Amino acid sequence: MAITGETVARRLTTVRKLLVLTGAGVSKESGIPTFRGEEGLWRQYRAEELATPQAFARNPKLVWEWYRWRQGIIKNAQPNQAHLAIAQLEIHIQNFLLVTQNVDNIHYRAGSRKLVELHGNIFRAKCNRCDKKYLEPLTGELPECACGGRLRPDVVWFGETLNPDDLDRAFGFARECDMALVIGTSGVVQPAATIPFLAKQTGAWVVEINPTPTALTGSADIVISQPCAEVLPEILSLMQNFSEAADDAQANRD
Ligand code: BV8
Ligand code: ZN
Repeated sequence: MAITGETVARRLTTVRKLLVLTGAGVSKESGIPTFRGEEGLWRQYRAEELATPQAFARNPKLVWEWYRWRQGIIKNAQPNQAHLAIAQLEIHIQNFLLVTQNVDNIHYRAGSRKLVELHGNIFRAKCNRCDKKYLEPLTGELPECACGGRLRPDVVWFGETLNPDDLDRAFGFARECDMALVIGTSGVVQPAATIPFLAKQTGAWVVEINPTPTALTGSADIVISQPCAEVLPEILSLMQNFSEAADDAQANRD
């Protein structure tokens, strides 16, 4: 990891308010397929075709089957070093918010709690009629609500609006943060993809961690083109070393 990682680690020792935005790339090293990578396909379908209200209305069984397939992969996956490092950042940095586009619940399993799941959570379901929420596991190919309505995964599908409170919280924090780490997202899906630009616009120092260039790369202040599960633990330990050195220097001055 070149000097860029060191620069990021130094900044993390003095950051006032840190926003972290993650996408499917942060779960890649846990073995979970990303959306737009070559492994992002399921059978002959693309995510954009199945993650829609129209697909669910047309063929709810197929859509449930896709989610059950994904739940199976996610259940067998473990949080990776990137998830764990991000959970550590939340402990070390008081003013912190993690905004994730992922629905895989792995940030929560890794210990993250200051967390906004912009696109919902694949292990929750909700009623199409009365909006009642249910936790998985649910039984049956076409789970039903107590009200008789049909249950669907509690995720935000393409063409659906995001939860306004989540949006307010994420956008509000992005406006006020002085540093944003944007990790493992292709920056394609709106409105999440606007968040790093909003942070930059309002004066934040934006760091992108992604092995491939994205829509954000040209605007980021620092780009680290490496897998996040490799580079985040290194940045975290450098940050801790710099903080300890600063504390020692302070102790010697006192
Ligand atoms: C909305 C939940 C208002 C479901 C997801 C036309 C018609 C209708 C809408 C639109 C339209 N055109 C645009 C829109 C808006 C649309 C949109 O943005 N479409 C895109 C495709 C252009 N957005 C919406 O519809 C949103 N709602 O706008 O409401 C509205 C209402 C009505 C009409 C218009 C507007 C709702 C969007 C939410 C969709 N739901 N997920 C589910 O999961 O089943 S989004 C889905 O994509 C996932 O949540 C995923 O997280 C997210 C974003 O993708 P990424 O996370 O970035 O993943 P991706 O695979 O793309 O990239 C992975 C990256 O990781 C890569 O860059 C790779 O290089 C990197 N990587 C890989 N390995 C590593 C790594 N990085 C670091 N380390 C590694 N090791
Ligand atoms: Zn109901």
